Amino acid sequence: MQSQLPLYPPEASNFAPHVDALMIFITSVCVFFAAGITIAIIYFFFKYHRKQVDAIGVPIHGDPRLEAAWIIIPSILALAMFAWGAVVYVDYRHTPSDTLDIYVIGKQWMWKVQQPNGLKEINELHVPVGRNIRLILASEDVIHDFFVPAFRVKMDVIPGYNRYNTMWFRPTKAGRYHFFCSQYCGTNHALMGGWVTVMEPTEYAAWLSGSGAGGANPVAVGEKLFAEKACITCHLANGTGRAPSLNGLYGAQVLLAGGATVTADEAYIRESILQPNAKIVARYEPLMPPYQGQLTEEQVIALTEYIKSLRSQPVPVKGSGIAPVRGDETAPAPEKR
Ligand code: HEC
Ligand SMILES: [Cu+2]
Repeated sequence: MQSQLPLYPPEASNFAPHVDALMIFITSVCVFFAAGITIAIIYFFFKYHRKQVDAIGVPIHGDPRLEAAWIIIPSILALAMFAWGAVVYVDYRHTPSDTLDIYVIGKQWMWKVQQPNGLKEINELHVPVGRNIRLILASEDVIHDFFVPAFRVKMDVIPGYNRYNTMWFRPTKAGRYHFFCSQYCGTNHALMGGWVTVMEPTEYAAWLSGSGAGGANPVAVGEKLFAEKACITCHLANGTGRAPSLNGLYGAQVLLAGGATVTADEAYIRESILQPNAKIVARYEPLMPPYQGQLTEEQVIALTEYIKSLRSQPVPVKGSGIAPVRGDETAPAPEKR
């Protein structure tokens, strides 16, 4: 709630006031009933204790109205907690589309951050105030968990070829806030943390471009890797190669062998690179070699960012894995070759 109150960290994101209001509601309901019951017990203890050695109590007959009340009132309160919690949670799990995407990689025992322009940070995360931020999280070893108490957000960071976890928030107050690993991950787990710096947008832009050393632009790095790792020999932009064109792929629906479709998000692209055989694009042969173990996490990010940058490139009519838009019968399906 209040930063002066040591009980609560500062409220520095869009979620913080909602999470805190819900917490206060739940705590108040619990304290109210706990106090009421305790006081009643003490009061009845004195009021109804046996006054004569041979006293016999009067039998009690229940009152249905009282019974109904103690069923209905707590039920309504419990359902209110559930409904309120669901509203806050659904908001947190539905990422808006206009986010600033930042990669965060957990590794025993540090956090590696990559800004959209390729700038790299360690145990530091800079974000502009008022922007919707999406963190794309991956682990290089064991399960970690990224937790920013001042934002009231946390998310597990999980190893494996087929996942990126994501989470979003909108910082509402400039400042510096602690973040932590909140999943026990080995000897130096307790030291695995850092600081989020929330800056004014202009400051952030200046910091991003001014931070001297900077990082190579991930799209450019990815484009270079795409040639070096021979991706380009199969994936021709015009769709005439042995592999689907990656133009327009990001965000599209991909038709898989077997008829299912999948949204081509970061996790799908990552899986397609590391374990291509996990999901085969319809009408293509499973001849892409798995790149798991051959690329660093940074290289996967660079390739992913390069493929994302192709979203605005013209999609060849034939030779993409993208599912024809439902109801668009004029769009010819990609051919088997
Ligand atoms: C030997 C040829 C070959 C090479 C080399 C190759 N791929 Fe592929 N790739 C394919 C084929 C064939 C498919 C479609 C079948 C499938 O899903 O496995 C595919 C599918 C994909 C997909 C999913 C495409 C879609 O439309 O859903 C992505 C993403 C991808 N490859 C990226 C890469 C990257 C990045 C590299 C280089 C690191 C690479 N590929 C190297 C043949 C290749
Ligand atoms: Cu950790």
